[in-house]
Amino acid sequence: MKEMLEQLKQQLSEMLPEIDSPQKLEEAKVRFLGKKGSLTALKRGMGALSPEERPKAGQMINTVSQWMEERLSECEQRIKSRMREEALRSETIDVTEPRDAISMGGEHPLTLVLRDLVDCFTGMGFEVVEGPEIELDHYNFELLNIPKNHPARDAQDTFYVDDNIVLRTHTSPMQARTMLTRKPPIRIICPGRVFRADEVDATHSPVFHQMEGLVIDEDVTMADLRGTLNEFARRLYGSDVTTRFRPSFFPFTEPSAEVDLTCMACHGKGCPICKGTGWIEVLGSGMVNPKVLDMCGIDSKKYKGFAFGIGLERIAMLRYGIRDMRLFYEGDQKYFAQFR
Ligand code: 2U9
Repeated sequence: MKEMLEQLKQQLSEMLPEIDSPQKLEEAKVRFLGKKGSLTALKRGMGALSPEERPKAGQMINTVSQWMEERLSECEQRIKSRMREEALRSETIDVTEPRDAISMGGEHPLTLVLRDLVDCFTGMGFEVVEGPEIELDHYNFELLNIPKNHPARDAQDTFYVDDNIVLRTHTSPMQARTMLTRKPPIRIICPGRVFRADEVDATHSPVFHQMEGLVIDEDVTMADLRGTLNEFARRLYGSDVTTRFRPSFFPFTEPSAEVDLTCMACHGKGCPICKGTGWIEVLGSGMVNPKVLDMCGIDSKKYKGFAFGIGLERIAMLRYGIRDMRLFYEGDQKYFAQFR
């Protein structure tokens, strides 16, 4: 019996280094300690021993059984800790590994143009003023010398919310509001979204963007207007760009002028973009109508002013060669990515 037990211990000892998986461990348990295992067989064989030998044999079997259980339990711990390590190793994430490139859109061309225009004017001492897109008729029209029956108020051009409220058709109401609440000198630009009941096509949209400017002070003249717009043109397009003024009409300015800039594509030589003229029409401007000054609470005998307006879509279309205004509002990230 003793020899057999020693042999079994020997067998298990030799097997231990090779038990490296839960399956092999289970096999070993079954082989030595299971119902049909070697030790169980020995226990059963005790019946053949004399009553004197039995307790000793029983004790020896129990000692070996306990020894085997301890060894196999050590084995189990070893297997479990190795499997844990393997799992940790295989689940480790390398946070320094480069990931797939994130697809990036681009800033909207109108954002890029607006930023440049704002930089030009703030660099010249102008302040940015913004205000509501839904306006009282009074600020959008009356104070700007656009009376009730004026064609510019025609229902075809203006979105009316009710008799007294409109979607602003220009950012001018912000200049009117500023004149009513501040004392000169005033030097402001008013960028923003404006609305007109236009049919959508390549050059028209019911929503578009403007930036208007206003300067009010004593002794302001047309020469100041011209000098300011010349400086703006040079800041935006370079020192060889200048302005050309042509007479025009707006109810809120008198005199009024359309302003052309030297063509930025051909520098005035003449090209398809300027239709061979060397000039590009970009702005409207004029001296603030004294009637408007007075209605907005500024003494027109003491103060004079000039104003101008720029369409942002037009500047962006010229700069980026965008032929269709609808592209601005369709939100196509692939299209905008090229302006990054
Ligand atoms: C006040 C007094 C005067 C703003 C002005 C223009 C000329 C002009 C157009 C440019 C392109 C509109 O977006 S556009 O179609 N604007 O030509 N705007 S003077 O004059 C003002 C504004 C407010 C109180």
